[in-house]
Amino acid sequence: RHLELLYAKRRTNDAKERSGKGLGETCFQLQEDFRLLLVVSAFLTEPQLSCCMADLEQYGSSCYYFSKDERTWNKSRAECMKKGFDLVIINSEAEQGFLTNHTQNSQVENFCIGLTNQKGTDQWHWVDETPLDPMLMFWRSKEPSNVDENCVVMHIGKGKGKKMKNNWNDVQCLVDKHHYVCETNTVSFPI
Ligand SMILES: [Ca+2]
Ligand SMILES: [Ca+2]
Repeated sequence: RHLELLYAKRRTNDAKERSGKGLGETCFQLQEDFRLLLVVSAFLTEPQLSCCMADLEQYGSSCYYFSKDERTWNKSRAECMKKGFDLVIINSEAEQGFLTNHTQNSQVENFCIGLTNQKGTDQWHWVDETPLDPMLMFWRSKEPSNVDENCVVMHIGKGKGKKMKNNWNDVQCLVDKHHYVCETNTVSFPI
């Protein structure tokens, strides 16, 4: 935005220059150009601009895809991986809060997140193999509930209990269909 303003100003100055002003004005123009260069060089010391591709939501250094379709947990993960992403990994209470806030205004009840224990152990782990941190668990009361439910959704629900931060529920990986959230890193550009 700042760069746009600077270029707009530069165009205005170019137009003035073309209108044929005297030497004093040319000198003034050079001073102006030098000043603009200083400002631009200040921007260049800012290393990068981070952003997300279209249709993704940015939060911190991640981009999120909130699906419009519903699939089983396993197929949801496959769908994320097709895009080069993976199901969302919740690394902080703040990220859990972001996802809860973002999804609670939708009409969607459940979103698959990247937490599973499908490998025949009791250990819940994220899709990058990180074991679930006991300090960063957000199970609903009475969950996880079932030995044959090995995949996790964020249960947003409707009405009562909608805004609960503790909203994880374990579900079957291959049966029920849910929406899903994929996560990837932001893309960085030099500016
Ligand atoms: Ca994350
Ligand atoms: Ca359950």
